[in-house]
Amino acid sequence: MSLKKVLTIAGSDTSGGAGIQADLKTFQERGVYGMSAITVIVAMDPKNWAHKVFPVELSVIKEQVDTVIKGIGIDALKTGMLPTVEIIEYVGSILKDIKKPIVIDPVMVCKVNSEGEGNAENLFPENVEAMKKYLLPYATVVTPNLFEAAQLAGVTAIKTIDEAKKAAKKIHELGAKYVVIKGRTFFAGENSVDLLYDGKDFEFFESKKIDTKWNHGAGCTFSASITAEIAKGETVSKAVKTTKELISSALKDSFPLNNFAGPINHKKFAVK
Ligand code: PXL
Repeated sequence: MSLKKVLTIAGSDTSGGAGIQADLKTFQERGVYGMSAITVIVAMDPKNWAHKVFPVELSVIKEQVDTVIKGIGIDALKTGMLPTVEIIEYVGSILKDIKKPIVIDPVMVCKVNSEGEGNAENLFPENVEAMKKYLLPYATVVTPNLFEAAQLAGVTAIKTIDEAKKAAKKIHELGAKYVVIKGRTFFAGENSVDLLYDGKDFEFFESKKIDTKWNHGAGCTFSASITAEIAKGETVSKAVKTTKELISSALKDSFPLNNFAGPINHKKFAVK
């Protein structure tokens, strides 16, 4: 059997729950062959879990990307944390020649825990502008959370589903074919709500809110699972539906690693 081949261009999360590690675990569980190009290494201060971010030299990122794109070939690609404008611009330059589905996870911050949408230590406004200019025009799918969606749409905050719909339209205008906004648990009500906009219609994906503070890596895993499903030939809508169900199940089975972080359980992504 030949497996679909999928590349993630993203950062290494030393703690294993997010970033490249989440992507590769998810690819494995979803039955695709995962490959990686590491853009940045993230380590944590053992005392308070403050994130330390070490960008990889551009020439080293290029060597990794060439290995996979020129030396192997892919069926789909996703991006994760891209720490500098230079790296974002380079990644954009390779995306424009790729004729396969591209999923952009516009990672802007690392969450330390689930209290809020993350701290701002990795957020640089110039990176947001670079993502809009160099990445979104080539995105088959872009998967912002509410904070990232607000940044990309140029609004201060998104608090309601109506505001999320407006933001999705703005992000679509930047070139992304499908916009998936992860409302997750942040809208009022019983349900976790994500929305998909294809330039014409909105589709809503709802599941019961799950009360856990151990949700590290949920965003990376979400975009990785969508990438895997599209690589296997699923529609974007079906890929989001499947992924949302699997995220719920993986959140129910999430667990603490220490006092600061706990990942969702990637085993729940196993193909049945
Ligand atoms: O969850 C965002 C994220 C993405 N990529 C890397 C990370 C994190 C958060 O810790 O470390 C490499």
